[in-house]
Amino acid sequence: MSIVISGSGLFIPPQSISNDELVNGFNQFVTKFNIENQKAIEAGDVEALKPSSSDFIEKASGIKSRYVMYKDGALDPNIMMPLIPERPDEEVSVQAEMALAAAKQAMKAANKTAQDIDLIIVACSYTQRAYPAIAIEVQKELGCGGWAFDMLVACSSATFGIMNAANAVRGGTAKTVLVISPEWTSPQINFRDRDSHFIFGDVATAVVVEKEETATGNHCFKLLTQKPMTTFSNNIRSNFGHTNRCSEDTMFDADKLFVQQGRKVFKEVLPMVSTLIYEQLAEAGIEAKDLTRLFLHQANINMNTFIAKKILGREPQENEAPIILDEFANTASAGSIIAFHRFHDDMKSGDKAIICSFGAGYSAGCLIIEHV
Ligand code: CO8
Repeated sequence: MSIVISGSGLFIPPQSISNDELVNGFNQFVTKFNIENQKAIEAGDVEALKPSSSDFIEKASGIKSRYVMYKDGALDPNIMMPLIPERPDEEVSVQAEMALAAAKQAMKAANKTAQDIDLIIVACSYTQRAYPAIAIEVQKELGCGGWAFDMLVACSSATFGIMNAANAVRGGTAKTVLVISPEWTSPQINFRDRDSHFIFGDVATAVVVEKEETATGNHCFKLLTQKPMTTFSNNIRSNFGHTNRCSEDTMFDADKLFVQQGRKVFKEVLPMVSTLIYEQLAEAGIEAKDLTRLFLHQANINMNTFIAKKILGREPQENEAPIILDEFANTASAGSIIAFHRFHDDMKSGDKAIICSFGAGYSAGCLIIEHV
């Protein structure tokens, strides 16, 4: 059975933060902290905080700016987190709103109506509540039948979601699937931590997955092969969860936000992902020179360049391994889908590409696709 991605959509949040704005807010916080704690710092009881720098951020990561759903508070040295107004249960939730915007675009691109969609998978790093599932709220708002569920695998949520969608179509439990990745990361960023305050941004992506025989979108991509992998690591971790409130003394500690050992992740994930892609290409009998495009996870420009060079055996040409992290920052599982969404219009019948994710878990997922 031939399964295709038949349309994609992208929702860009209403506000953005440049590196300079972010660094300015952070450095005001650092100055305030160091003045308030001057005596303890001089006594050696508290460590002085060091300032952040836009130059470091761009050089170390390639990130220039990021989009966020809510900006107020995140850059205020007295607050240092986005202030998010609660919505009543009767109103559509923020994450469902993000998901809906991307989903409608993907459905339009795939020429699908709500009546066609019989499975919705919301696949992302966090959902804003445990239940009812965001996917079921999206199902209601779109007016779709069938079934819907949420799944969380951090950075590989979108690729694993597409694999689950394809498996559901193959298994006969769905005909046309929406895989939506509303990555609302900013509430989990530690805006007081210079190692990680610059890394993430918010976004939502969506794709439609169905049988080739039912697909009528302008650009349909056959899933040639799919390869998921996971291996446990504490190097990217958040201890946020439903038990936090039961330990009153620690419930607001920094480990309840995103924490990583960036350098270790860099070193450990690169060989893991390169091997995954090599093996998958070999198993499919496809050579790197047959790939028109590499739609890679978007965490760090140096990682992307390294992987692209390793796979291609040379420097990637312009748009061969498209970069979107400069504008969006790391958008967890949505990054490779944004690259796909923005850079597939010029691909022609027979052109092949990979969509590859890697990150927390560790988890990695790679799809080899071919333009129908
Ligand atoms: N400004 C100035 N200096 C800084 C800053 C800053 N903002 N931050 C760190 N420094 C300093 C450090 O303190 C260090 O100083 P010293 O040498 O004196 O100790 C020096 O700069 C070098 O620091 P690093 O070694 O940390 O710098 P790197 O070159 O390694 O760059 C990166 C840091 C950019 C984080 C890099 O290591 C990286 O990108 N690693 C890969 C990370 C990765 O791919 N992670 C995947 C995460 S995505 C994911 O899993 C999704 C999770 C779910 C979503 C979460 C949403 C919140």
